Amino acid sequence: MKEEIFVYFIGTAGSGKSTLTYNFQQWMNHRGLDAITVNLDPGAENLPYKPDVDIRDWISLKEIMDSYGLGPNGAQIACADMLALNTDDIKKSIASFKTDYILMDTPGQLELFVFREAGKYIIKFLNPERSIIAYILDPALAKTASGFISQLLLSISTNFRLNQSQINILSKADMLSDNELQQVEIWSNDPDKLGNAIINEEASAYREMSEGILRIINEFDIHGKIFPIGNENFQGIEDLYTQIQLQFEGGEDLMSD
Ligand SMILES: Nc1nc2c(ncn2[C@@H]2O[C@H](COP(=O)(O)OP(=O)(O)OP(=O)(O)O)[C@@H](O)[C@H]2O)c(=O)[nH]1
Ligand SMILES: [Mg+2]
Repeated sequence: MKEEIFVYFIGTAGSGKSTLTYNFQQWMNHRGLDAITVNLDPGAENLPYKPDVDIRDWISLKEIMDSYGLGPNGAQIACADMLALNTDDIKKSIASFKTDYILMDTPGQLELFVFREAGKYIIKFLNPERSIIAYILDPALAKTASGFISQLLLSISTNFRLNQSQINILSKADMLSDNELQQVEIWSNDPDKLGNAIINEEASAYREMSEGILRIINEFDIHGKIFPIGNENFQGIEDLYTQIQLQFEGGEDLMSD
């Protein structure tokens, strides 16, 4: 076994984090690679996979709501902060699997993991040198040029907060038409084309802000490639795997071991 890699799937609510966690593990298993799944969402109700390590074994959203008389949102915040109190147990539980890949499915609301301290703390505590963020953009919010910019802004904020290697993914690519997918890929590869698409949108304060945000994105050279992923036939998963390998092993494939 090589030193393990932690992949954190992060994105807005419903963007496809849990589905991708499941599909990535399935894809790896089909290729004889070793990966475990970790659920970090104490409020998760219907996960598409059975987590190997599950925060719900330590923290239950329902119990926190009942014990502290909190509503679901207040309890989610309390749970997010409690995540940090259980990192030692989580680390031991993960280590017991002696695996190569640890697929971390994060809580539904992105802000709980990205903007509160617990997310940053967990990454640091587990293995910051061997961690990568798989940031998921939801195509429902990224189909227009300014929608795409607002999604990029969240991705960049995540990068700014967590300060780890990061790959941008477009989930649910199977739900886009060929033209729509091509459009998003063009925007993701070419900031000038994205800028032109913004200029062609209806004039508004929103459009001006989009132009300003794009200028900042270009200035800091943070306009990275986006990898489309779909639910059918593991669309895009091999590219994602290759990209992660490139970050840590200079492209060396675990499958060749
Ligand atoms: N067509 C299609 N649907 C998808 C894909 N990925 C996820 N979905 C659907 O999108 C919905 C949300 O997916 P989840 O994987 O639960 O998303 P999530 O980000 O984990 O959601 P929360 O944890 O609740 O924020 C589900 O109905 C999935 O079946 C995909 O690649 N293609
Ligand atoms: Mg989920």
